[in-house]
Amino acid sequence: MADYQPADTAFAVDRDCKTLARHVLEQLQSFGSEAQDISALMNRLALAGKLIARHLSRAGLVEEALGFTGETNVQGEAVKRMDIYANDVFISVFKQSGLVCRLASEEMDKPYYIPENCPIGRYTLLYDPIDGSSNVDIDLSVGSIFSIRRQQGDDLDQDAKDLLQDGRQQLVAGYILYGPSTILVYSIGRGVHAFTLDPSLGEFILSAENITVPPHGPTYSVNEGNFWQWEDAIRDFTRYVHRHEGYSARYTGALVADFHRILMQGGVFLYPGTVKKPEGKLRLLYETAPLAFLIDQAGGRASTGTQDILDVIPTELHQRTPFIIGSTEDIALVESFIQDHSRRLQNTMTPN
Ligand code: P6P
Repeated sequence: MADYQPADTAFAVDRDCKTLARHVLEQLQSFGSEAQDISALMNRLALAGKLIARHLSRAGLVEEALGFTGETNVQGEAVKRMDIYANDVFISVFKQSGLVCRLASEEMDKPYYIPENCPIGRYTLLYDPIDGSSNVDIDLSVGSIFSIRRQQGDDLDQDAKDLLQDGRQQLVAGYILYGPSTILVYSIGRGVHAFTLDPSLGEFILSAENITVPPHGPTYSVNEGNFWQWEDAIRDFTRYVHRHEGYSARYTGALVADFHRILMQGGVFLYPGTVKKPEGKLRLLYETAPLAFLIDQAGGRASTGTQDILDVIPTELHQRTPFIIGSTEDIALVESFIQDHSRRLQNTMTPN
């Protein structure tokens, strides 16, 4: 009997079988317990993404999707209904998973500890449930950002101090972009890979593997409305791109969407510190560190302007950092202005 010859459609069928769970196990080339845990964690994240994407797709038609709750979160920001919905989705999806012991979110002052009557795991999920939620009411792209770390120690007094470590301790980092399609991008330290949700299957299917960021790109992404608050070095960088051909400004107000453009096409995203808030706006543990992990895996860089984001050790859960991320050549250009200003400052302070 002749060997079985798959039909011409075999590629498409095989592609549709390249689900997230299978990809993780292939990445790890292992079926050991930690590989199975990571695969299961990714499956849970995918379920959260599907539930949030579904709610967003009907935001104008259902309750608890548009508008504000009237509350203010730990960040001092007005809370959108979608922030709370998405935050609760992640809790519900992971509460009974037996995979995590804690969830730390932008929306919660302290981590949520899995209750005694639920199975407890050895991992911690850190997440921004809906990043860029001001875009929800105007039907523009938003995202969820996630980072997974192993619990270290017992955390008996529930102060989660073991989370205050540098970004190189991350086990998994990624995001879900809710745009014209819903894309989940992740890395477990073996490259960056993207999966697109096929609503007809209810599965995230592999759509881009081993993504690398170009060494330079035309995009600079920054809120120039903050120009008056920036230090001179950032102002000089902005003046440079205003006066040289080959740059385009793109800024959506949602970090995940702006970052995804940079990851795929190159360039630089900046959310610098300001004179009033030198630490900037974006949070390290569940925004800048996960994205820094991804860009590092994709061949790019992420910096505070003076230090690699992945080397920053936080002193508290919601610590913020200035954020410059993207193509190596573009990061180097921004940092060159910062270094110039630092040298000039030192020269003025050094007695002749
Ligand atoms: P601004 C959204 O609130 C967010 O945290 C990021 O998603 C986004 O990049 C940034 O803040 C936008 O902030 O000050 O430009 O409106």
